[in-house]
Amino acid sequence: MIDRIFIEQGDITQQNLHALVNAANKTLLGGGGVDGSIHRAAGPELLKECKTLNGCNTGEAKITKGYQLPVKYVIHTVGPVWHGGNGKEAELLTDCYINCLTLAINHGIESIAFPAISTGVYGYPLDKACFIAINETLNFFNRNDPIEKVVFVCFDDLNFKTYQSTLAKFK
Ligand code: AR6
Repeated sequence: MIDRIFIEQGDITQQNLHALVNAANKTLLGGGGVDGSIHRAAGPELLKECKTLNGCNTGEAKITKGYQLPVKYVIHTVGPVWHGGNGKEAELLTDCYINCLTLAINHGIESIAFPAISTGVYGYPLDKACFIAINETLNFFNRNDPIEKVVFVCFDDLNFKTYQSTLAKFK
């Protein structure tokens, strides 16, 4: 199953897969970081559809079309804000991955790209978030018919190295 996980460096909006995940906020009405990039690249139709969704709770996920992005779908999830680790952050971040992958399977999505949810503005420590991302994806593969390809898209060098070294520990 681990051979279905790929680590790439770059901009998630360039990924030519079936779906990509957006690290959004509870309003689902756009923001900075990867959320801003996704909305810019998708065009105004994405915001229009997001306005019909009535927001999203932390740990949950909602799906839209991809509009001008190369992907067919965008799965929007809201990661937890890091408050030191005692506020159920790990459970909520785990829920993000499980809920995104479940939505993907329910929509017949076979390839999906994830950003490092919560590790930017929301302050989640990168090494801890990265472990949850890979561990939960592998756990999900063990419980479900696996998706063909999961790509973790890393925006910077530290992100890329952390994902590579974490994945290596599972091999
Ligand atoms: N492609 C891939 N990864 C990216 C890109 C990109 N184009 N741009 C940034 N990253 P963040 P969060 C990485 O802050 O912590 C927004 O304003 C970035 O380096 O985008 O979940 C929302 O509206 C980092 O590793 O998301 C929310 O208010 C990772 O994506 C809030 O930020 C996540 O950083 C969500 O905060």
